[in-house]
Amino acid sequence: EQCKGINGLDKVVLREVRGSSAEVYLYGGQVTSWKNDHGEELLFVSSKAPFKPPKAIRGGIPICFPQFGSHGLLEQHGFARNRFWSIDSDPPPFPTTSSNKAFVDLVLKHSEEDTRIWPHRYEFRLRVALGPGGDLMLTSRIRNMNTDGKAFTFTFAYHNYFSVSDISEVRIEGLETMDFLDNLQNRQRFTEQGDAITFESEVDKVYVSTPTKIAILDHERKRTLVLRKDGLPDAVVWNPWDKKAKAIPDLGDDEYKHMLCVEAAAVEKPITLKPGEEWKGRQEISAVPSSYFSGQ
Ligand code: TA6
Repeated sequence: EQCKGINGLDKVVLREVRGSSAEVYLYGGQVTSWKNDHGEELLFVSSKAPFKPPKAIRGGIPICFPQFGSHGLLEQHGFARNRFWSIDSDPPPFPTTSSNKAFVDLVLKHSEEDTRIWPHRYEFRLRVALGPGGDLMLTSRIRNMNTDGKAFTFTFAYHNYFSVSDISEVRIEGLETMDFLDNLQNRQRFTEQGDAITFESEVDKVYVSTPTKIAILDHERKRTLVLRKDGLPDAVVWNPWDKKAKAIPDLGDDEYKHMLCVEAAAVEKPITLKPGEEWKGRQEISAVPSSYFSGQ
């Protein structure tokens, strides 16, 4: 169902029979809400997010393309998150979700203006789907449409902002012993120590070549968010903590306590596509009740 969201921006609401739902803004092709079948919000969106183009929406699932972060010459996180996407009336077949009705297909194509900052023709097709159990699936297909024979290279992330009870009570499993590039230390490479990742200060890391399954355990909410990814070797973990949060105008001073970014990404090794070639990157997130804290 297509309707108007905040500030009259177009959005699509997906509903699944058992009660879960998701909202996708055409601005940014951005998921801004994902609720389980009890109506509980699983994503974080800042109460200070103005929902005013050309600024990207602070929260939900921004799409970072064709550049993650400042890994290149483009604006931070590329431009896809502050473009108006269209509903794709001619989507290619997506075999894994074809029987499911709760989905929307969006598309972003090169514009005259954007080819001045990134001189390439492309088609970016994004399917957002809700599975029968309320799982949220995002599939991106990016195709090189250049007619001048030129390949292009990009980095990418689903910049997931998850809602958490209290950042100090949350842990991540699946990244222990992994190598990471620390954004707070000139992207130097380190190896993660310890059993699980917990938070007591600012974190901004790109874990490289990680397992495909990562779990975010929220003890207080007795819930585990499970992220599965495909075609996206890296995982970014970010929490700005108090000082950085104060410096971000569209984030409340204390909101860092209730958010955690765990992102499915392709950052360390950029992706190159020749004309006509297509890349696919997929993530699936599910929320499962956890009556115990695994590993204690
Ligand atoms: O994914 C982590 C990160 O790249 C951080 O370095 C941090 O600055 C964040 O994204 C948010 O970026 P933004 O441009 O949305 O303020």
